[in-house]
Amino acid sequence: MKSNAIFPSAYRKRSARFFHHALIIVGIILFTTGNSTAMDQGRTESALPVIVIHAKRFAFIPSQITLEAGKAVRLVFVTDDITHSVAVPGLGIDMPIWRFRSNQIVVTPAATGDFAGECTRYCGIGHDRMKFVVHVVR
Ligand SMILES: [Cu+2]
Repeated sequence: MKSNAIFPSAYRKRSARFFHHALIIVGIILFTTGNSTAMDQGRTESALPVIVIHAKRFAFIPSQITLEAGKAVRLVFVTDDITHSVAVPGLGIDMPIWRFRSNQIVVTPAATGDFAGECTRYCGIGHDRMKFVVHVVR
């Protein structure tokens, strides 16, 4: 083959190894920058109160939270098993809950009321039971 003549086998082996190492390094960089982005957001708005909500088949824990109108809060969603999603349309929340990530959103509810939410990613036979309610009080 022509390519064999141009690139001796030792060179091809070395470049294959280099490519393999480069892929691993890119993977590590992507993984760590993903985490540091979440941490950077934590630094810039660290004064906000934080509520951690766990998602797992087939519930949010806690399944209800209470916020104060006009006050910003950081909601951190963590999945204990597979990828879920959470949507609370009345509060502009609609986000995936990825594994191994701290999935965050800062919410400042404008109006009082009870806002219904749910898991919007099919996660199994009990998916329809994954309800979440945000009570907003004055
Ligand atoms: Cu789910």
